[in-house]
Amino acid sequence: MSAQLTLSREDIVRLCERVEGAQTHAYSIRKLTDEYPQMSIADGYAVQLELLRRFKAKGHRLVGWKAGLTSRAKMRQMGVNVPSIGFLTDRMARPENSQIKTSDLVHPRVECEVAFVLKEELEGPNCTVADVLAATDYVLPAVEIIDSRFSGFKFDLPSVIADNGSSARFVGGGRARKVDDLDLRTLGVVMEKNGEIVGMGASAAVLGHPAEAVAMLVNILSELGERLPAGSFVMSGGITEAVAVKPGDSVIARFQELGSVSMRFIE
Ligand code: OOG
Ligand code: MG
Repeated sequence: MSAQLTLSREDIVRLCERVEGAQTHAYSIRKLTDEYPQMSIADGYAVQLELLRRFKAKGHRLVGWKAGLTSRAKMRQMGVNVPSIGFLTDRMARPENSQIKTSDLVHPRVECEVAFVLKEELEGPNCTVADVLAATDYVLPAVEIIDSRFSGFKFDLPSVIADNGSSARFVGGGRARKVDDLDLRTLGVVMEKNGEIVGMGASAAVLGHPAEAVAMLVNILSELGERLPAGSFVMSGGITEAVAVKPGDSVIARFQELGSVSMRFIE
């Protein structure tokens, strides 16, 4: 990481326990920089990796990673202008068309993303779009359910990174497609909630090309001493603004070429 660690090992563990408590029991906390204003991006990732270590120790399986804050719409909405990454585990995955509980979430929002599934390992630094496309088995449409653990969904970059990029649940679906058959920059998406259009955009909104977000993710991972193994599921970041959901809401994300992903939210 370009920025240096400012937190002691003890502080990292304390903050990780605080975030883990909020994630596990669905309550909101103040952003971490209220107490540690000097917190750096490197500190945020140290807390995130400690969280991943603890989840793995409890038997959660790492299935992939997600890029976040990769589109203008998302950066503007959240007031942050640098992309970030977070991890995805088997416990966060939900089947397509399923009912998703909200009582174990704080204030969920949904966003449409292009997901990549790898057939070959990717390792940084200097990972490029061409490397990502060559290593991709297929892409598919996905919806991420994000849920910041910070009050009012308000945070800064070090805090949101420590909170694993607000990751909560994710749903992959639609039609798996080979990258050679698609122009990944021009895929349109329309998001509907309860039959009304609540967002629309095109995949180029994500850093000009969603594979660019995956390359960025691989390069951040390399700074953290990690790589993307074959089989990884990688989400490239919300194309449009995230939309709040509550029990009773039905959401469908319709992607050009990739089909649609739907889900319903319950208490
Ligand atoms: C941070 C996570 C952003 C995306 O796709 O941009 C993200 C947040 O907005 O809470 O997942
Ligand atoms: Mg996202």
